[in-house]
Amino acid sequence: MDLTYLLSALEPASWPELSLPEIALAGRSNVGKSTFLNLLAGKKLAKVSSTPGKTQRMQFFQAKEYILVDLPGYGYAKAPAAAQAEWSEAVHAYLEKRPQLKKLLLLLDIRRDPSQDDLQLADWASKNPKLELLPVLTKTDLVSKNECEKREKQILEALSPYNLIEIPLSVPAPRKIVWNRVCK
Ligand SMILES: Nc1nc2c(ncn2[C@@H]2O[C@H](COP(=O)(O)OP(=O)(O)OP(=O)(O)O)[C@@H](O)[C@H]2O)c(=O)[nH]1
Ligand SMILES: [Mg+2]
Repeated sequence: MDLTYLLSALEPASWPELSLPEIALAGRSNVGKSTFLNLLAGKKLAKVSSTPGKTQRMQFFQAKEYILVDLPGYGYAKAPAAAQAEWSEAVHAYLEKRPQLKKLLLLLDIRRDPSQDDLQLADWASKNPKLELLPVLTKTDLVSKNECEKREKQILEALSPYNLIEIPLSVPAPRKIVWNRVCK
């Protein structure tokens, strides 16, 4: 996928003024959002770190017909409270006030049950008829195939009250990343 870095921002005044549709990557801190974006790009564009809280601003990347947005993660208790409040306010503003936002990829660690924050986000997204919600399961290389399939069912079950869009695997993903419901 031909992706280029556009800008990073928090405040709405700094968001890009393009009218292209936007696809945002959301999820807990450390779940693998930036890694997934790099996988889609086929190169290292977004910063990845084993320390949670790496992405502290919204990172906008441009493809030909849309913009991908790497969001700061939530649920990282060790981040300073003031910084957390700032990211969380910016992400809420983005989710609520961005008409260009058309798809929300919710990244979930295959080993963990969806958190309250994950479920809250899925619930919010399911109430917005103009927004498609797509789950992406990460870190599947860290569990066995059986465990992967079992966990996948459990996670999708937990998300079943929300309107998930299921799409077939169409990106050449390595084993470690699952694009919607595929355990290999
Ligand atoms: N084994 C394995 N490690 C992964 C996978 N995805 C991400 N990681 C690792 O998990 C850590 C966090 O990855 P990031 O992509 O930085 O996570 P993030 O969701 O962008 O985190 P924040 O920016 O803090 O919100 C890094 O050490 C990655 O190498 C995966 O599918 N498998
Ligand atoms: Mg990140």
